Amino acid sequence: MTENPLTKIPIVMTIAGSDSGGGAGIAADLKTFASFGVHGTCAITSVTAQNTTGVLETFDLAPGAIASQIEAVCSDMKIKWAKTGMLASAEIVKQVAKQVKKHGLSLVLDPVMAAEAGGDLLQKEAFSVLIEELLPLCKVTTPNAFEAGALAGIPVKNPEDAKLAARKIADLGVEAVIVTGGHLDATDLIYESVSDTFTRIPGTFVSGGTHGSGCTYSAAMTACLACDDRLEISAMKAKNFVVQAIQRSMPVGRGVGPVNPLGKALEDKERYLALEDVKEAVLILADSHEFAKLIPEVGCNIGMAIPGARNYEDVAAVEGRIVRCRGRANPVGCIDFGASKHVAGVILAALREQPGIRAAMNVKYSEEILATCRSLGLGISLFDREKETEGVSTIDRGSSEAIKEYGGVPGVIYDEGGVGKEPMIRLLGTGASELAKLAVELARKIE
Ligand code: PXL
Repeated sequence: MTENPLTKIPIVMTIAGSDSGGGAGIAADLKTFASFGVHGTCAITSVTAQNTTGVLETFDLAPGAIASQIEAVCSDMKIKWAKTGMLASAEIVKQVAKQVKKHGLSLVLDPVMAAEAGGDLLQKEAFSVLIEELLPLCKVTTPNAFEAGALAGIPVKNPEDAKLAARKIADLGVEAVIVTGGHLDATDLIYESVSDTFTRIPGTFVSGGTHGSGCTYSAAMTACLACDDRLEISAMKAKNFVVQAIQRSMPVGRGVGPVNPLGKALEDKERYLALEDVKEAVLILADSHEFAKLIPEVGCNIGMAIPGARNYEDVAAVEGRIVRCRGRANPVGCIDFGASKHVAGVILAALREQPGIRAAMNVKYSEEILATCRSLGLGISLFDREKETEGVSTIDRGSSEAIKEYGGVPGVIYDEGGVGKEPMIRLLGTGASELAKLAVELARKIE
């Protein structure tokens, strides 16, 4: 039995079906496990031919093939927590129950019955076997309202029904029942039989694709419990995780969009990289003996957006801008998201047209600087600062106009200023530190 001796990272298992569309089943489970930093293993119960519009065909594996996968993993790695998803048939449920007992697995049971977009995933004959043989072995079960109703034998249409159903399900021999609220009032309800207590985890509905949300929720519960989080804390983290995965769902097919369990982790990574890039850019500018002469009266700023940035909060820049002090560039405040409206406005306009252009900085305007930009081979476009549109930022509107006029994103967008407005040059590029190097090169060429 190998436990990672250095980090003691928990190893968990999903015993579930495969969704060829990559949204639900083991795809969702393994992505979720990865997001929580636990090592995920899997025993596939059934291969579904599926896309976002529904399940076309299912191919159940022989119970022996499922047992063999569980055996292979459990004979080599120390697994405490596991979850089940699609179990398909009575024979599979029986075999899984046998394996759970044999390996002493602490089980989170997601009573999967049907796919979001339609298609039965549990045969009628398997239902009673699930209730009689597997449910009493599990520590936690995570039905949605429909599944809770089926298990409890009562319709679950509101939070009061959910309470009744949770108690009835617990009476079947389960320690904890969590009725998820996605089909009710978005509030999850935990019932713990030992203490006969109910806990509500409130939530609000969010928009986005929900295909795979149940799998993701139960996998998140499994990961948290494997990391020794208490039940209630695990339920809060799992809910939060699913909400974020739904919000980051991508419209990859014609039907119900799959949740994106890795979306938040990847976004966090991009935020970190953007901050680091601006940090490096500021160091490059502050180190330069020449750059300070390019700093305009109002100061300059340099920004870097995360991919797919939608607002100022997605763009990192310097709080309070960069000012000239003793002939050098000095950042006034720290580097943070939402720290600049000016360069962020330019970047947001640019990446709407060309997603790879995520950085911008403003420098002083002079004919010489503009001519030097041209001599460096940068494409140049301009807008009229005097034109104001009610309710729209001049920079956003102006940058979009300049981009449209140019027929793409140029390397430079400038304006000649207006009453009380300093004229300005903005450099655009794919990264902040790369722009900082360009700005230093530009400064070296200026008298
Ligand atoms: O979300 C339930 C579910 C579980 N397992 C598999 C699925 C689905 C839903 O589509 O395809 C394999």
